[in-house]
Amino acid sequence: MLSCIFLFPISFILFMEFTAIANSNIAIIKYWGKRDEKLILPTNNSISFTMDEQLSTTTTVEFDSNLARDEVILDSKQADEKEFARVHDFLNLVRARARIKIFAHVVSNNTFPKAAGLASSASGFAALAGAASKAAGLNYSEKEISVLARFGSGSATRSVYGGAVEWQKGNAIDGSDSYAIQLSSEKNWKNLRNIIAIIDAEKKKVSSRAGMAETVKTSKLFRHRLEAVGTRFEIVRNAIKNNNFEAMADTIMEDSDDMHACMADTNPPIVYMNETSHKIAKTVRQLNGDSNEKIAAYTFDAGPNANIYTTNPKEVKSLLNEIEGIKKIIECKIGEGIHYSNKHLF
Ligand code: 2P0
Repeated sequence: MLSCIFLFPISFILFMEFTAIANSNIAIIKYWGKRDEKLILPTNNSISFTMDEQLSTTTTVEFDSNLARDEVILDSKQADEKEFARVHDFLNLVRARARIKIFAHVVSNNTFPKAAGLASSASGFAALAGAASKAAGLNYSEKEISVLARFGSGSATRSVYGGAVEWQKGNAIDGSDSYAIQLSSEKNWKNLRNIIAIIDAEKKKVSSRAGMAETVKTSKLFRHRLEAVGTRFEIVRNAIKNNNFEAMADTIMEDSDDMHACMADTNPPIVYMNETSHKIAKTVRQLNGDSNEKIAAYTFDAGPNANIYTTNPKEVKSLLNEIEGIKKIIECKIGEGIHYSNKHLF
C-alpha cells in the first residue's frame, strides 16, 4: 500500500488551502540595517510588541496544479507588479523547500492600510509564511516559520509570536540562527497599550528596505548606533523579563530617536517624522516629566505616525486630542502570535 502511494506522481497529491492570521508588531529596539541583504540578516538584535487584531493580515494559500502562474489578490485587488514579484519570489522559496513545482492562489486581507508606516510587511509575510508552508505540506515549527518569514521581510520574524518578542540577529553565515523568540507572553502585558496616532496613511516615499541600505552605506552615525544599541537592548530585555514598563520607557524613546538620527545622517537624508510627529514626541516627554512615573514611551517607524506605548491610555489620548494634524487614533492591546483558521478567503 505504502509503495503505491510513492508511485503517484507529485501532481496527484491533493493540496489543501490553509489560512493564517498574523498581527503586526511595533519595535521598541529597532531593526534598521542589514549585514546580508539577500538573506535578510540584521546588524542588531531587535525587540517588539505584537499588536492586536486591529493591525492584522489574514492570508489563504492553496497550491493548485491547474494554475499556469501564481495568482495574488491583496486587499481585494490584483497585486501590482512589485507586490506580485515579492510574493512570487517568496512562494518560489516555499516550493523549493517543499520540492513542488505547482503555482498557488494567494488571497490576503489587511485590517489597516498597506505601507502606512504600520509595519504591514511584518504581518503580511508572517501570515504568508504560515499559510504557504502549511499549504505546501511543510510541517514547520514556529521557529522554522520565523526563519522562513524573514526571507519575506525582516520584521515578519517577530510577528510569529505574541507579546514581547526578540529577533536574534544570529551569527551563522547562512542565517540559520537568525529568528525570533518570545520574551514574554501577551498575558503579562494586559495593562499596556499602544496608542497609534495616524498622521498620514499614504504609502511612504522611501521604503524601509531601500532606506536602511542607504543608512548602512552612508551614515557615520550608524556606526555609533551599532555600538550603543546593545546596551539599550539589554535594558529593554531585562525590563521585559521583570514586567516593568517604567524601566524601559526612556530607552525605547532613545532608540527611536537614535534610529531617526541615523536616517537624517544618511546621504541623501531620509526624513520620516514631520512637525506633528515631533509635537507628539515633545508631549510624551512632558507627560513623563510632569508625573512622577514614566507612563508613556513614543516610538516612530519608517513614517510620521506615532506609536505611544503607555500604561495610562486615557491620559495619552486626551493629550493627543489637543494636537493638530492627527487624522485617527487607534488603541491597540498587546496581541497574540500567528494562528490558523478554517474560514478561508476563497
Ligand atoms: C522595525 N522597521 O524594527 C523597524 C523600525 C522600520 C523601522 O523593520 O527589508 O519592512 O523587509 O527586512 O522588515 C521595517 O523593515 O524591512 C522595519 P525588510 P522591514 O520594525
